[in-house]
Amino acid sequence: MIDKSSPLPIYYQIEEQIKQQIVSGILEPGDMLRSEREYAEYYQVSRMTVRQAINNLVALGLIYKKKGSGTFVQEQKIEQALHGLTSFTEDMKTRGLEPSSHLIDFKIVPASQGIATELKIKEHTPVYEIKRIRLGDDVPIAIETNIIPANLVLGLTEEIVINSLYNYIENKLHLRIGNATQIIESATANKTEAELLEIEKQSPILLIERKTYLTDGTPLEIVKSSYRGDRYKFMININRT
Ligand code: 16G
Repeated sequence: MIDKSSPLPIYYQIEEQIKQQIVSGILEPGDMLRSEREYAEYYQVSRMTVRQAINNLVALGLIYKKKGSGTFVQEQKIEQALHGLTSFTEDMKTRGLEPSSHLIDFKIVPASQGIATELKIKEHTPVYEIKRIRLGDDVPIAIETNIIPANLVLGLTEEIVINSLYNYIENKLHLRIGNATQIIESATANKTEAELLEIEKQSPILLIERKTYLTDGTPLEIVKSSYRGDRYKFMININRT
């Protein structure tokens, strides 16, 4: 239990005990921890002391707080290889997760000058702006906004984008997706992002910007995504040449 005569701070002892329960599997991913009040009663310490232990475990990424429901043991992160140009649907299926999307926005707008330059189209040419929350097994993983030339990807519907965009592009339109450039940056979730991703405001997120081209070099999409930092990590194989 807690050794109040130990030189180790009490919050640290509590922290280590909970950590041990997670490492040993007594507490499993997704399990709910006791409340601060319950721990305080159990260990006969103040809630402040418990809170410090809990906050340290949150900072270590071992547990997370969910507004209004409690504190839970963190799930394993999804590891995404950085080689291979895959779709979200494929990424989820590879991991045995069921992909789904909530459509937030689906509209056609005239391309701004900046977008037009990037997509190598004329300014004011119609582009789709599609904003989706992407989920794996009903857990929100990313918010994604695609900008796609409307004259290139014909006949898009809400129904299609709730499923797989790449599947439609390749298997219905028979366009060949070739390559992409991708930039990954760290950031913290603002209020809207936190709400959509069901995480605390200021939680770490990964911003990914992808620009995808068809095999003939035609720009296909500009995509901005915000991935949950607590659910996603990237892996790359590198060679020393
Ligand atoms: C991924 C891609 C995105 C693409 C989408 C298609 C990243 C960062 N982004 O989310 O560029 O539009 O897959 O997914 O990987 P879908 O075929 O499931 O609609």
